[in-house]
Amino acid sequence: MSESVLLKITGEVLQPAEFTFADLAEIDAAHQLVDVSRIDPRRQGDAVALEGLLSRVGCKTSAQYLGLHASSDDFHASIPLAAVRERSLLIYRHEGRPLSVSIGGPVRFYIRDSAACKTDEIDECANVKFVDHIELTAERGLDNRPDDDEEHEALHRGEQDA
Ligand SMILES: Nc1nc2c(c(=O)[nH]1)N[C@H]1C(S)=C(S)[C@@H](COP(=O)(O)O)O[C@H]1N2
Ligand SMILES: [Mo]
Repeated sequence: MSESVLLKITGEVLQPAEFTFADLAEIDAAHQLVDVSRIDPRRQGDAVALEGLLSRVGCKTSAQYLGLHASSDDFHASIPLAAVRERSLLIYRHEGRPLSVSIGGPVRFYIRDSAACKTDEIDECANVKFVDHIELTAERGLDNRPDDDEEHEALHRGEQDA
């Protein structure tokens, strides 16, 4: 299996790190969640808790915002870390293989019990697909989630056409 880096974590951390599919799968079982459809029937695959990754890199106390970057489609969100830290997952595996792009892979961020699309700072829109870079920052960072109805509709139309 290819050992390419799927995700890197940088910013206000003690030890920046890069993760391959195998690295994600090897994170302690206590942080693994098999079959996310059990908590959300709209999602498929197996996940690892964000906390499992953060425990590897070590957050500095200055880390206040969680930046989620998807370079493949230039989509970015920046949300307060404390509010999501304990309920965030990274979905990375489906049927034993890396999550396919069609379901947001190779790595999809997922917040348990997030607000409906566009209703809050921490909403479904922050469930960033194709996330390849997590960046901890002291201040709010790059966030280009749609913020008006028209922009949002256009984004969802684009998703359907893709
Ligand atoms: N990389 C990336 N992630 C993304 C988006 C996007 O356009 N690109 N759209 C977001 C928005 S606005 C929403 S509401 C959800 C939609 O997820 P779904 O298509 O699985 O329903 O994904 C979010 N994650
Ligand atoms: Mo959204």
